[in-house]
Amino acid sequence: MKQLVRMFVVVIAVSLGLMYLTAYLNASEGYSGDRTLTIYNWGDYVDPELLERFEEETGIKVIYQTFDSNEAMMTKIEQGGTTFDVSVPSEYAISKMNAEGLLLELDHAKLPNLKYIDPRFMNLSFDPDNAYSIPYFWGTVGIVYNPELVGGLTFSSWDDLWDERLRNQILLLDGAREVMGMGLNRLGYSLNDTNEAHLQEAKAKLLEMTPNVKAIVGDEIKMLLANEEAAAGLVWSGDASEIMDENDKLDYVVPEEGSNLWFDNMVIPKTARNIEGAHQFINFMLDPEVAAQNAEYVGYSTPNKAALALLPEEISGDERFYPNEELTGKLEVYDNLGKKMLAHYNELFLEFKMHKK
Ligand code: N2P
Repeated sequence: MKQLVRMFVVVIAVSLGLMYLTAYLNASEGYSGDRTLTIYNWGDYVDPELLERFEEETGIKVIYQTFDSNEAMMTKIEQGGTTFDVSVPSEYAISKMNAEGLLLELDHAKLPNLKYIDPRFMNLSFDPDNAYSIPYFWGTVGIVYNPELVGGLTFSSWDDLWDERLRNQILLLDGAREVMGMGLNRLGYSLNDTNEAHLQEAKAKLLEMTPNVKAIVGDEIKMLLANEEAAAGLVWSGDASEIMDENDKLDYVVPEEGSNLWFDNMVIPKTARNIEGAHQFINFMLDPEVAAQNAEYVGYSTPNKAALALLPEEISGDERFYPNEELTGKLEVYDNLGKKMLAHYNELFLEFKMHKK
């Protein structure tokens, strides 16, 4: 009997010990969804000091991972396996992810700083009511060029990138929609065109450009252009602004035939573990001072009206990076063309890339 009591005491003691240990691990860093926040963002798209400030203010540890295209990001989130608490897709990707049930509906009561966003960037067609996504940065796609390296060429049209004086002098950002969009726009078609003959024509047009293409690259495009390793590049506006900060000989133009206007918004994937922390992070990034510091650091255009007012006039008044509504009205936003058509765009882009190599 005594032995039984002893065993009973041991079992109770071990269970209590285990309960205590679990509670301890849950409360300490890295063991529970409440104490960590996994963010999945574009490369070079946040001031790292702000992540530290968020950690200090909330006691939440940030795990930060990056991607370089919507396609890569969507594949990873669709596959599951890794769970992310916050990500930053572009508009057509938000629409696609939402259609696939991958996004969590946001609790606006936990986002009081949402009031600082310029209404111009709210309630857009890819997410009416912003039920699933909150504006982070926006911009255009265009050509950055170095007038000293282009033999007197001035850029105003996509066609200029086909000029034979630019042999092996062009860098392209590694994006299926952007490169295909350039081919389509060059021919006067919409960058949302789904007509097979037009798409093949665009690919053929792009293939004609390959002698001019030095490389198709990721975030290193900024360093290469600033260091004058190439004369011109197809870039996102914010990258152009960063390049021009490094080397003021360069200029940025949005071609006259038309181009892309894009919006990158913060979302919470449905598989998120730290939903409370994700709302805290989104609200933190919406704080005007935080958003202004972030915009100044990464060089992209902020949709935060209060943050914009805090930026120096040379940034906020630069129409190349803060085009007015009349100019943006002439640009096209990517539509969610559906799973099949988006895969087809990727295929055509890969075929172009393979030909290049
Ligand atoms: C930042 C990339 C921004 C992507 N490196 C534009 N959607």
